Amino acid sequence: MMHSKMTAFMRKLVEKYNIVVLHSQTNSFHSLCQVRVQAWKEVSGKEITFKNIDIAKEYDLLVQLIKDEQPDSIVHFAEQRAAPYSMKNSKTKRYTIDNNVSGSNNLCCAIIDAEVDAHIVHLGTMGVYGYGTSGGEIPEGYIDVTLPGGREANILHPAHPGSIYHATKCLDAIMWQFYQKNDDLRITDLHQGIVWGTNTPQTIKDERLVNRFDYDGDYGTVLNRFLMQGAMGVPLTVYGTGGQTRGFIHVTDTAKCIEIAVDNPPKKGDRVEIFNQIAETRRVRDVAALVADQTGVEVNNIPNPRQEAAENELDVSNKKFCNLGLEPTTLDAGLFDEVTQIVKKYKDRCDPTKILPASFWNKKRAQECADLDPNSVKLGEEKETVNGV
Ligand code: USQ
Repeated sequence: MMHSKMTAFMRKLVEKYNIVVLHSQTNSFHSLCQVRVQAWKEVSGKEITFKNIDIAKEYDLLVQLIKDEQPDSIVHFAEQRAAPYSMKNSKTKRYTIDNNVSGSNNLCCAIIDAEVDAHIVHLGTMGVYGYGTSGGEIPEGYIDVTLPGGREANILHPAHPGSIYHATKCLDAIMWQFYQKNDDLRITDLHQGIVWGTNTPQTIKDERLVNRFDYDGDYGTVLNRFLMQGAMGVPLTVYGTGGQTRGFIHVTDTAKCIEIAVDNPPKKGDRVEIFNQIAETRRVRDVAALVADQTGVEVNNIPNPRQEAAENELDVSNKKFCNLGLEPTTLDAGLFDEVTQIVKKYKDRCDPTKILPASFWNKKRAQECADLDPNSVKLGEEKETVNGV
């Protein structure tokens, strides 16, 4: 599992299950995890086993671990998860493909070699569907089509990635389909929207459990970036017109959705289960207006570093999770304050030169953004929010 989105749902799951955590990251992550594992033991009395295995490279260790643990479920978060990072240069594009695609393939091979009927729960992305206006509701994974000759079929929704990162999730989806068909693996793919927020009811129990908060142009997601900028008096970095509509989900709902997916595995022989993991859709400029209203900072429309539609509609079904008990958390000023508190507490760690985008989808976008100067961003006065935080 990759560290950045892992900790919140992990603590939720270990309230119910024995968990082993895997990842594909660095030594500093290792020691950070040991601290978190210890903190969780102190607040819950429960133990998480942490094994430092790079699943994209250390195949034999992965097989042995699955044999030793005999898991019912494996939650697969072991992927490079930032679209902008994946688009920085050839090195990051190649790393993203190598790490993400090999990791997923190794996991399937290892489950087969270990002869364990473990249910894979994989974090996919809404971005597999693409963000052109489709003229209707995006269904959960599969779509009814009429093939030439009038034959009716229900197939995987066409893949339409907007970055190399999103492309790896499309490739994953095809791989899951193959391994389900060929080896009867039980797999759930979660097409998640943009996560916002920092804490869950589990992580709030101890400061050492706090999730990482990314505000920079490569790793920060849009709402968390705006909340950070708003709290620190920095004009909000809206790319282009801000007409992009995206799916959003609070980190607490992410944890809840993983729990629901683990509790509702597909049966042997069932096709890959796919859920759309979002709470709501919003337009980027509307999200910016909400934060600007709360903090009084200005909205700064800057050239878009990404090759993406300037404006799109987005209508997405999330009925499956709602029918299984998810009560979606929507964008809410009270929850904004929780993020704002974290930002203010750790403001000394903020490097304003990291706020402007530093990854450009292609040469044309890089040229259009050539006048953006990272050193021009200065932290302003801390802003109060309407709730007084
Ligand atoms: N955007 C801005 N200003 C910013 C940052 C982003 O206007 O300062 C815009 C982007 O141009 C884009 C939208 O906001 O149109 C969303 O950007 P994002 O960085 O929040 O999200 P994205 O790069 O699409 O990827 C993130 C996560 C990824 C996850 C995905 C869900 O990094 O792991 O899969 O959200 S989704 O996009 O729904 O596929």
